[in-house]
Amino acid sequence: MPASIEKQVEKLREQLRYHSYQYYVLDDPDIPDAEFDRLYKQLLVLEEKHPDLITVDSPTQRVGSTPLTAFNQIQHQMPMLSLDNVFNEEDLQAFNQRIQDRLKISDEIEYTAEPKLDGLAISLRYEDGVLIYAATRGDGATGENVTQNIRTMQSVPLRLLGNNFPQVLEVRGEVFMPKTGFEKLNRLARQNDEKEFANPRNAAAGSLRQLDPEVTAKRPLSLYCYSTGVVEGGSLADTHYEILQQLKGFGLPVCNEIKCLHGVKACLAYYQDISDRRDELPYDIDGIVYKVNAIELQQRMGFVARAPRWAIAHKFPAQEEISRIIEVDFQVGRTGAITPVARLEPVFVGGVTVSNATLHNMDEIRRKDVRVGDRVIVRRAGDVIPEVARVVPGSRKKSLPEIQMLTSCPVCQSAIEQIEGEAIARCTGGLYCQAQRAEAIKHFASRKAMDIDGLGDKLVEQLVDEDLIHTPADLYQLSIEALASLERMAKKSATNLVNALESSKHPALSRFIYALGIREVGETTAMNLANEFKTLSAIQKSEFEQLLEVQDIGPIVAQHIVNFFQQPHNLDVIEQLLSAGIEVQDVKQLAADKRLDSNFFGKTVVITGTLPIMSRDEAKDKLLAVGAKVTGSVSAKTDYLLAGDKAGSKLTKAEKLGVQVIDEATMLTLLNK
Ligand code: 9MJ
Repeated sequence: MPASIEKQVEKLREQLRYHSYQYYVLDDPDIPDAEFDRLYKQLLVLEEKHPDLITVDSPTQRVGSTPLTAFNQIQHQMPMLSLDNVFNEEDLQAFNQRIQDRLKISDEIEYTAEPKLDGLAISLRYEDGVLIYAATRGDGATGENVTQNIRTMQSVPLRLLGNNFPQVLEVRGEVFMPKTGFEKLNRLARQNDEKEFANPRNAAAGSLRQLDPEVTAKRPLSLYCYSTGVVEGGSLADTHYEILQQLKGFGLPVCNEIKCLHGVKACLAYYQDISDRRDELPYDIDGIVYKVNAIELQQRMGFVARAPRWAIAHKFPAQEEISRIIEVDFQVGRTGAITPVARLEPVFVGGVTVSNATLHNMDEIRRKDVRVGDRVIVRRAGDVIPEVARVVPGSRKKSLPEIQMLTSCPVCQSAIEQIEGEAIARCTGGLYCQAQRAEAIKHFASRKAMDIDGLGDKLVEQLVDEDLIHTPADLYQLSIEALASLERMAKKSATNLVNALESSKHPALSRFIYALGIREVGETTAMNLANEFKTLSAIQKSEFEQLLEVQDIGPIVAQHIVNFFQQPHNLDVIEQLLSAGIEVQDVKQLAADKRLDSNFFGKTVVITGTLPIMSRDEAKDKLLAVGAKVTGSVSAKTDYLLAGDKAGSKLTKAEKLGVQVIDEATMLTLLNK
């Protein structure tokens, strides 16, 4: 065989090792995946032609062909230690004090702080840089030989990089499944009607215990190394932190959150920082590990039973605990969403006592098959609302009735709607429901709705809290005196507000419809409804089939509209608004004919910058009234860009795309033609 082929094979392997290292260890790939695949294929082809060149540490040799019947045992030459735990600052201080006392050091101790991964501890043995075996921790003295499976993990080097490693090097670390990989795996399991894993830890354990390495190879497992075992024929640095950097240099993955810190105070700050970012980390952790950094000091400390005296795990409070469901209530949110809530026997979880947990919606209740009386796992992760995660398997001793959704709102008794294909059920009494009134009134008063000047969100909250208004109609009964009696409300502003309410009494039909806050009825839909039906009473009486005829209205929106006008309470509020003197402006027949002739009918317009006379909203109203579509961003579909002063990126984009740019005067001319 020509020496050049051997050289070529070795060169390809080196390249592949280097790029795997860039990708898996440094998280900094420097070639595209496709290029990596090409190099890999080249190596495969050469090895197929020259099988005698295949070595056990070749990147092509990750997945062995024969499934095992059982795992062999491996005796750890040096025991694999576990860690003692603390759960609070006091016990961490005591740990630090013990170290200072024992070492007779009064200065602050230098520690490394590392996220405590929630996976499986593993020991990798390298001889002359080649991976010889991988074993689980087992009981610390004897573990299982999982080499076949560990070899399938792309982040585990089959051969170490460089040549500065000790002749024998045992590396310890944690095998884990990143959150995204776990979710993907469970999604697949769901699709195939297979059993899901309860958490990433179980998924990692289950994946490593596969007898067939082909299965493990498909599982998204990762590794972070955090210490060493036997080291022979060479030496490592004299601090834990530097050793980890050396491991990284050998091509082994090391967590990049690991830090070197002085004293307990810094450790606590690190704990807090990681705790705050816990949800954003791509992997599950259950605490922080602090280790005395100097190896010499570690050796002076030694270890007790199975745990080193020089390290401690500072655990986060458990995020899952068991409790029992006493009752299920339904809550109405500020937007009408109905949420089933489990009342629980109080349980301490995630650092607080929890007696209520969300069940999200009826689909979730059915999926998890939760019933009143069940023993359940309650989960509180970070600042997220506590939830019922699942029923404790096998805990239901007698048959229990299924949980039923309410048919009417527990707050206002309006009908509850659940649109097909949506998980959330909602109260339809939007204008009347006391759970929704603040949101309904804020929307009603907003600029694009009734545009009531001086009635901001804060003031609405204040009026609702003081029980001065229950529905939007009550706004029109407010007196200057009543308003002026509110905190931070001067007589002048009260007078201004009453005047603003007065001048809001002649809204265009489209504004009024939009102001009612019907679900999914935005400005454009409201405008389409107004143009189609012309009067408020025609819209109120419209039927599902008729609504489907209207531009941009599909079955979901049509159903929301029908449901809204079927609620007697909503109709009462509309009646009260009309009695309070609101005169909704019908759409004139003439205007409709004019619309069709308009230059803007059916055209898509974007408005940007400051117009000389009109506000952008006024211009928008005018354009919508003649059948234009007004959108927010410029694209190839835009017909006109109406540009005022200080038009920025939208103008640049329009010019690039060749969209016709017009100013306010041109718009007015075109409108009047
Ligand atoms: C985990 N689980 O992340 C150790 N660990 O050190 C870290 N575990 C450990 N260190 C000595 N980061 C024994 C166990």
